[in-house]
Amino acid sequence: MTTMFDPWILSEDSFDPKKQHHKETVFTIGNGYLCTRGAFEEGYPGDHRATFIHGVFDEVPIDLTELANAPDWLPISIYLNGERFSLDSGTIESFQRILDLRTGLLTRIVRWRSPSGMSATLTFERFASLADEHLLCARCRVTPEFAGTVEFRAGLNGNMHNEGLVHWQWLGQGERDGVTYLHNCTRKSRIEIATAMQITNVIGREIVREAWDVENAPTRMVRLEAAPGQTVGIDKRVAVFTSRDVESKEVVNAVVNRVRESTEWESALEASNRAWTEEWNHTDVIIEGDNEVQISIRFNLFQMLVAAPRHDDRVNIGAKTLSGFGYRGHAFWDTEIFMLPLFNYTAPHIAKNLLNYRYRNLPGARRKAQANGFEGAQFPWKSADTGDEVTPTWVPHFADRTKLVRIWAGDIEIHISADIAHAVHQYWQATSDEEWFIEKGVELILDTAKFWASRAEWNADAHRYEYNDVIGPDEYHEHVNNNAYTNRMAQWNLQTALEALEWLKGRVPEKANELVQSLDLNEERLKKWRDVIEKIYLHIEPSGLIEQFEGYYQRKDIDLAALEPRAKSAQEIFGIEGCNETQILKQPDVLMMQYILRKHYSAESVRANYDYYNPRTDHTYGSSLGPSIQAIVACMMDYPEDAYEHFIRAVRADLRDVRGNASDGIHAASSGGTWQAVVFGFGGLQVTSDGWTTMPRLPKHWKRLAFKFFHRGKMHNVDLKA
Ligand code: IFM
Repeated sequence: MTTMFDPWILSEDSFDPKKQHHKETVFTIGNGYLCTRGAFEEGYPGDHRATFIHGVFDEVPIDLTELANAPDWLPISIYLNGERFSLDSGTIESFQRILDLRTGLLTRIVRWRSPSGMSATLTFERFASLADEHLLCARCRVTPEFAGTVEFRAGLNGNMHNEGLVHWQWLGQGERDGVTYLHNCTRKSRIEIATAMQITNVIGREIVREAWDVENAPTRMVRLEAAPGQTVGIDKRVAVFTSRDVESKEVVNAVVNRVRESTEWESALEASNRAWTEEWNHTDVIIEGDNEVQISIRFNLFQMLVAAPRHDDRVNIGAKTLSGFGYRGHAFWDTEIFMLPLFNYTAPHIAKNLLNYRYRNLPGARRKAQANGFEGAQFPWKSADTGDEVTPTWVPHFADRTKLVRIWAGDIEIHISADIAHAVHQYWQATSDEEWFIEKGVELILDTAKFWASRAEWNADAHRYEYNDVIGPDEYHEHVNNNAYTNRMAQWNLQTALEALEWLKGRVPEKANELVQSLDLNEERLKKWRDVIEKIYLHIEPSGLIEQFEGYYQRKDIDLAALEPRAKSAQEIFGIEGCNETQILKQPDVLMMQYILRKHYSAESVRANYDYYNPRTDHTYGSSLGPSIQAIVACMMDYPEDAYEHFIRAVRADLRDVRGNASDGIHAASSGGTWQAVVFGFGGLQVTSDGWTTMPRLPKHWKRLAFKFFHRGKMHNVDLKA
């Protein structure tokens, strides 16, 4: 039987325990407040079941802080005539899991035979309401093929941990007005969380109903009579609030009330669906002629949308969204360079929240600059709740965990400050949100510029400014001097700061004066900025080729193609130091810079760099950030086959687990990058102060590419046909 392709439905029709953790990531659902991995309601041995809530960080050794895996709202165990349903026992006669990307509804249908021979079809559904971010709903239906009983045990579980590390302390639990609640608190950060549930819509004849007051895992049991072919079931309605949302003394009231007041499944789902329809109305991308890419791009967008904070501007999106333990929920430049363009053009309110997070964290960035002996704002390489640096200094070696490796990114991967400034400027250009730019944006650009001017080193012999001992985006090379990406982005930051200040002086002189005073932007300082802009070292050859960093060409030139086939990164093959000595790139620094500042580079220069750096990049096993940008640059060069090859690597990153680490969570930058690749690469969208144009470069087999975008408050439709 052939099933019709539905471009909104992500499905699998068998369960492979070896892929359990990868699929938990893929089937993550959420609503911008929290996300829940696709673990099973009834559990499975070794599962990585997790719910992460934005901003709920707690202390850990080494990495300082991490998102605490929240009390589990999923548990529903089922007993068929007393025999526990579990996919690790009995026989799975059929299995289907479906994620409806249009609505965020996750469904699993299993026909199972118990070890003693009782068969039933079990259907599980769940969604996190997009209309009410504190509301979660689960439903379970069982159609037995036997007579007897079906028992449901639905609970909340505060005994959750982050791969062994316990963050939660039990504060209390109880029942109010038929609603069961659990109250916990993070051990160090003292964030309180309350979770509440109610079993509703019981279908079938009830034999027994009990409340089990298990400490930290309150459970409600209902046993129903079973007859062959007659479906029985329950709905489970859950609410979650933390002391980040309401005052601590109110968290329990808030969850109990929310469960009591919320509506039944159908209307709650309908409200959520309406919110999703609205969301997709401005975010969706239509691609005809390539089913795989159509569903994959929607999947990547879906994962961006479930992670995007809509009502909270104190949080960022971690490099693994809220979908896994990877990077502990920390945010990187991934947000500003890879995800923000999507939100600037499809959901500017989300972009604003994300930038407000950086604005709120300016004090942390100032502390970092000061601690390092610099001025202005030096944003942390990895950021969590306070805006202080959370990059660990030492971590276990990937190949031999008994050894430690020094991580330098927190000390010297400084380009992030310019990336943030660039994102601020982009947001302003895309939205014309002048009020925000005046109130917050200009200050971010000025204070990062102040950092760059103080970090620049004067080389008197060469009569130039330099940034030495840095790591560029290509992290295979550490402690390099004059990384082109860093130097050029710093120069852009300084130049843009001068322009923004002039603009502000003309527009709102009082605000300009206020910033001149508070940031001490005296004439001498601005003169230094001009000097750095003029004399920063940037090495460009007549062909337009840019040396990634000083001395790069002297590193060993390895023929990467000759290493194929391989299933390891170049760093695993050559070792950290060994790779540092080669020209192999984890991600193509120079191309990324030319893409970000594309208005400033000629096609010849981009081509010279693409032709040089593309074969030297560790595409499949290097960074997941590279492929989408490579795809755009290849489009700019009119290299359609290359573009598609890079792009397909990016859209498949998590769905096909290209790097073997999707179990750690979604590769968020890659997801955001896929939207950019489609819109700016294949669609060739160019937005300028005068308006916008497209230059379609669709892959040969694409018949249509359509998307929408906001520019300066107005929504535009693009519909490109082959
Ligand atoms: O920010 C990236 C970095 O560029 C490469 N390593 C992974 C980080 C998080 O995605």
